[in-house]
Amino acid sequence: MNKTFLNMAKARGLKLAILDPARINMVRPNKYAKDLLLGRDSNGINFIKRYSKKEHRPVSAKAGVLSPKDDIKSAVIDADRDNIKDLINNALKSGISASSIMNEGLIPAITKVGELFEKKVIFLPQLIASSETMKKAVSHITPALKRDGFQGKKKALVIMATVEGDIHDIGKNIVSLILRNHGFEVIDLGRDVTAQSVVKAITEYRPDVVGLSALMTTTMANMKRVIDLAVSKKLKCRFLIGGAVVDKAYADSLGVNYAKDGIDAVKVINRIVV
Ligand code: B12
Repeated sequence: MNKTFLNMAKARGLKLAILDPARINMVRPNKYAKDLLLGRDSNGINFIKRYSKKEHRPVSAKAGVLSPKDDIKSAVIDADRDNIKDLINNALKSGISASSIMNEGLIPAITKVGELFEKKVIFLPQLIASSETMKKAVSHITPALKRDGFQGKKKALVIMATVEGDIHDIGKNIVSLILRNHGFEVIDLGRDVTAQSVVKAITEYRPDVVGLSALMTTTMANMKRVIDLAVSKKLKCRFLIGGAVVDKAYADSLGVNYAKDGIDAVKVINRIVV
């Protein structure tokens, strides 16, 4: 991808690039990378198919003999955002209930996505794309679910925030997205959030879990401030921390939970909230 990008930039007049000459050489642009970079490969599907190491699609998907529910499952796993609504409409039209689409199609699909991510069969961009497909599917099916009187399993309420002084929120947003798409209710307080604001939100919403994110060594200490303030106010709630600079040892030192990413967060929350 990088080589192709460099090659294309050179063809467009790039005069000076800072790069490691031992690691990069000018090769012909790679067709798959070029299509992706030029926006000609919707959702990067061809690029992913060409370069993902392991095949994860069910064999029947290729033969086109999947049931409507399996079609929906495959669409979430393959992040087919363009067709997910039509697939849901087809399934509903063929008489499958919205609850069954949810319980036997969408939820197992996003669970499978989590497993593939953990096994490193798929990577973060695919995880995000699948989560977005799931989000689209869930919002599309919600009216039909309400008509069905669908009672999803009630899941935990989670408050998420990037701590004071830290404006890095990409990771926190991904974790929030993944939690929502696993059925958790998430209140996202944003970034650069003071300890006082987090504690105010805890008092107001009484969440089951508070997720804190920090990306800098200078801001990770602010996680402790939030926890200390909540403890001093005798607020009962579980904390979960994450972000590139924190680890399990730091979480242990604060007496709180740690998760390395969104999928791990789903597991930890399911374990700690009964
Ligand atoms: C993008 C970025 C920025 C963007 C942020 C945009 C945004 N809206 O977030 C911008 C350009 C604004 C930025 C600014 C700065 N940045 Co910056 N930035 C990065 C960069 C390149 C990527 C971070 C990122 O988004 N990663 C991708 C996400 C998906 O990963 P993640 O955040 O780790 O999240 C995953 C997990 O950690 C976990 N997770 C995250 N949060 C949580 C929370 C919970 C509860 C759980 C369970 C899990 C979890 O799950 C996520 C998904 O898998 C990193 C370098 C790097 N490679 O990490 C530097 C980096 C974090 N930045 C750094 C610095 C120093 C700064 C600046 C101070 C630079 C400056 N001098 O102005 C400012 C900070 C200003 C401030 N007050 O915050 C340093 C921090 C060094 C340190 N260790 O302290 C880094 C490491 C770069 C470096 N090598 O020096 N930055």
